[in-house]
Parts: sequence; C-alpha cells; structure tokens
Amino acid sequence: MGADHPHVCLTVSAPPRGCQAEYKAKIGSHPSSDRNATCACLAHSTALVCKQTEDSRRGSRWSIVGEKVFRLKPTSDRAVWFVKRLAAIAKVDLWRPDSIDQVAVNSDVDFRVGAQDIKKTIDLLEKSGLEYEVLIEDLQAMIEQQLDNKERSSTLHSYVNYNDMDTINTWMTNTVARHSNLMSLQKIGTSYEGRPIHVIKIGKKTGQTKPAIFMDCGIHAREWISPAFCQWFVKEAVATYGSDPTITKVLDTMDFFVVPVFNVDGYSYTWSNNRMWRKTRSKISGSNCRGVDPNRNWDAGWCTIGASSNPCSETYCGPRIESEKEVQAVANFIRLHKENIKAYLTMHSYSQMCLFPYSYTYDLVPNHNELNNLARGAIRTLASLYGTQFTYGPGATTIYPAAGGSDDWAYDLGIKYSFTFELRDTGRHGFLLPESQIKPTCEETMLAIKYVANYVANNLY
Ligand code: BHK
Ligand code: ZN
Repeated sequence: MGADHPHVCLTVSAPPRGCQAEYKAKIGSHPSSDRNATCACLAHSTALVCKQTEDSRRGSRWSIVGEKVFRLKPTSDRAVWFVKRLAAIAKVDLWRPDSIDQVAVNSDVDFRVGAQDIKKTIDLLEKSGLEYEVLIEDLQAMIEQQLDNKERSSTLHSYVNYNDMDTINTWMTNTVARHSNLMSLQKIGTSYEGRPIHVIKIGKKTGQTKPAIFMDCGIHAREWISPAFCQWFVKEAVATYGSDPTITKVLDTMDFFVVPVFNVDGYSYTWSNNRMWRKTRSKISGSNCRGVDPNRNWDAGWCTIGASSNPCSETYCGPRIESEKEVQAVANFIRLHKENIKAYLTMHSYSQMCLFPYSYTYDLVPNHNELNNLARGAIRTLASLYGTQFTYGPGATTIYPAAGGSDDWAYDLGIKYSFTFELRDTGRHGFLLPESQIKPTCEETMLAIKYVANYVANNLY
C-alpha cells in the first residue's frame, strides 16, 4: 500500500471522542500523513474506516486493512478444544455461535479476525489440520457492498436501504399518521439510554378487542435485516389490505402488534460506533463490559444453559431476570395483552431458520407436531419465491440450547404459536447482508409470516 495506490488503507485504533458518522481526521502512520481524511465508523470499533478527501481523479474509497471472516466445522472433541484455544490466543470475534461455550462438534463456527492476527490464525489452522474456509476474504469490501442500493440519502426513509434510528422513528410517526384508519402508535417504554420503544398496532378498528399477533424486530442490534423486515411488513400490510385476501382477512379479524426496533440503544450504537454490537448498552456494576444479551434475559430457564454470567460475554444473561428496561417494556406489554395475543414472532438473522420452543430444554412442547407442521409450511411457501432454503425445528436441537429466550418465555406464558425466524443469509455476508437483498428477503419472509398468520386466524383459541 503506497501513496500511488488508490485504495488507501489505514486503521485508527480509536475515534477522537465518541464516533460521529463522519469527521475529519489526521492520519498518523500513513505515507500521506499530512493530509486530512474523512473517517466514518461503519466498521468494527477496532478499525475506523477512512478515505482520502483528495485524489478525486482516481476516486477515493473507504478502506481498512484486510480483516477476514473464517468458517470451520469442528468434527471432533479435539477440534472443539482447538477452536476454543484459538479464540483465546487470537482474540477472534465470534459471529456464530454467539458464545465460545456454544462451540460444538459438527456445527459451523464463523469468526472475524483482525489484520494483525490473520497470519497467526492461518498458521495455527494449517498446523491443526482442521478444515476451514475463508468465508469473507475482505470484510471492508463486504461492508461497502452492504450499502449497495444506490438511491440512498442520509435522512430520507427507504424500504430498500437500511435506516438509522432517527429515520425509523420519523417514519413510524408519519406512516401511522397517514394510515390512522388502520394503525396506531404506542410508546411502551424507554430504553436504558432514554430512547422510546414503540409498538405499532395494525388492524381494522372494530371498537372491540381482537385476538392479536405480536412481532418484534431488532432484539439483536447488528441483525439489520430484522428491523428492515418489520418496516417492510407494515408497509406491505397497509398497501395490500383490501386486495390481498389473506392480509385482509387477518387484519379484519385480528390485530398485529409490531415493535420495529426492540433494542433501540444497541441499534443506534451499530450506526455510530460498532457495526457488530449485539447486546443492549446498559452499564454492569463491577464490570468494564457493557450490555446484556436481550435474548438471554427472559424468565425461561434463565441462565441455566447456553448463556453466560460473564458481563463481557456476547450471551450475558444479565444480573437478574428482566434486568433490561427494553425486555421489561416488551414483557409488560405482552403480559398485559396475554389473553389476546395468540402468536409471538421474533425476527433475527442470520442462518435461515424457523425455530420454535424449546431452546432452554430438549423437552418437546405439547403441540410439537402442530408447530413442526406449521414451520414446515411456512418455510415451504418462503422457498417458493426465490428458492431460499430454511431449516426448522425446536431451538435446542436446530441451532443450540440457549436459555432466557423470548420465544420460550412467550410460549410458557401461554402463547402456543411462538417462533424465532433467522433470516438471510447462511454466512456469505452474515450480518452485513447487502441492501440489494432487503427486497427479496422481505418478500419471501412476508410469505412465511402470512402463512403463520392465516393459520393462527383459522385456529384461534
Ligand atoms: C433462538 C431462540 C431462543 C434462544 C436462542 C435463539 C438463537 C438466537 C440467539 O439468541 O442466540 C440466534 C441469534 O440471535 C442469531 O441471530
Ligand atoms: Zn439474533
């Protein structure tokens, strides 16, 4: 990388103070160090992304030194042990599973490695004889591709771009106001950092209490396709009410409660500081690490399996059940409406799975066969559009055992149709799903959600 190379690569260890979306910075170690660069925080917090403001003839490019994402499939206990050791030595950032304790024989492990550790990692992998592949050769290129829909603007809302928290909030207010015959907006709580948490109610206003389906998006901050889907769902429901027979029937007889962004602090943080943040942003007393996994914080076998009591873990279950204000807000809302809520849906990414309870135990739920058939039907109709293949089954055996999840909690509260969807993809882009895939992903997911909603409407209890 020299001054004559158009892709000027630099990493800066920390932003000057906080991390604004874009700011000018002096570049220290770079050959052209006297120049200003425009820096952004699109990447992982350990590597700021900078581009030169000059050199317009060649075109400046966002760039960071090559980070890679690896995948390996440990096929023996020895291999599992090796992966855990590697994680300790190279300080890798696990993408899948979410915690090192969940590394198991015969399930894929995806992890990000910073530039300085790549050589060491490859050496260790080669020596180990483990089979591995480089899933993402150049993470920076992937981060750029993620925002690949051209018509983007920093403040306007778009269904085919990822929208930041402010844009989503403005969109919520405007959409609900524009369709007040079918929608209303309710603030159900406040996050740790003071942001509002909203639920949009969608359905024909009958003056009576209707059975309902609850759906949340964005429990995990970095899973950006999830809030994008909730926005798409709201648009599509309103746009096709009156023409699509399923949507019309469902909205005539039931209400949808939609939380477009559950983890509002975490989501904001993925835009401003660290694209790969997963948890909430709460401070933990006695620890320098922040945040609780909001999908380990519910009263469902809390912290007994597949969760960590270490505040630095990505699957930290929190100091106590419902310690997180965001979880409290949603749990209180669901408890308040539990007589009416007939289905609970929660949207995540990535893996392409349709999961149902339990995840905190290997026990099968009483209506296992019904949920299994329903999941199979949902993923079949999803696949009919673009051929996207989903797997399905109880969480514990289909992904991994994990306690404290929202779907298990909702199920045990009495909501017998409870599903966790893991949307696209299977790891090629992982959490950095390109914007060009928002539309097809939302279209196919819409089919699955409509399938489930139609079934629930026909099987009210
Ligand atoms: C689903 C349901 C209950 C518990 C765990 C899961 C898997 C989910 C998680 O919380 O670890 C996977 C995930 O977010 C990655 O999207
Ligand atoms: Zn998730």
